[in-house]
Amino acid sequence: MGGARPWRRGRQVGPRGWPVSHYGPVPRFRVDRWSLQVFGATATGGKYSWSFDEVTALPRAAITTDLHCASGTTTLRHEFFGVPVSVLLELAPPAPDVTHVMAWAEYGYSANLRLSDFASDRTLMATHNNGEPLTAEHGFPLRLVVPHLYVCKGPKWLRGIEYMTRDRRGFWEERGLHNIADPWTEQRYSYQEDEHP
Ligand SMILES: Nc1nc2c(c(=O)[nH]1)N[C@H]1C(S)=C(S)[C@@H](COP(=O)(O)O)O[C@H]1N2
Ligand SMILES: [Mo]
Repeated sequence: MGGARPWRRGRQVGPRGWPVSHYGPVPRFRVDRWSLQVFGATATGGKYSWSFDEVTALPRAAITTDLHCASGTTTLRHEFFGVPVSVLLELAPPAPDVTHVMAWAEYGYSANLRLSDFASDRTLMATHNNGEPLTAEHGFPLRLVVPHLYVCKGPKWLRGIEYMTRDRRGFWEERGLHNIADPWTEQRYSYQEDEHP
């Protein structure tokens, strides 16, 4: 990771408040229809599913991070509270040959991540921001937060994690977003992937 912070590079703009941006409508949360699923190449070959109550009964932790969008906005110092991904990986271990995950959200939104990025210490499935439950616009009831990547890699309205034995591009990654999306090296666009093979 380079020295300067992404928001010091001149191209990130800090808006007032926390802007809302996503593709498509804000989904309505229905607790009786909601589950978080883990599937794909699990160690046992089985699928896992948790209700919202079960998710909130899992161990939780807080992290503080800035959020950087690949198209140029940054918001500073969000405190997120939720279930660390390490907890999920322990409850639903991936098979040894898993290299990537697809994080799935409502309406088929998806983001692919290297397993190492997903499994990073600070990656969290957030239920709260700054002490309050997430608002509907910002991902209620569950949002993946991957502090060291552009925020496009963290789906709002998270519903599933698919373990994969090879990489596959997610929703924005198929539409021009850089496949890794590291803000410290400004990996914004897919055409840059040739520069850092
Ligand atoms: N489900 C879903 N999550 C999403 C997106 C989306 O289109 N759908 N967009 C991503 C992108 S590109 C950004 S910049 C952030 C915006 O988060 P915010 O609206 O909380 O600021 O959500 C990310 N998560
Ligand atoms: Mo974004």
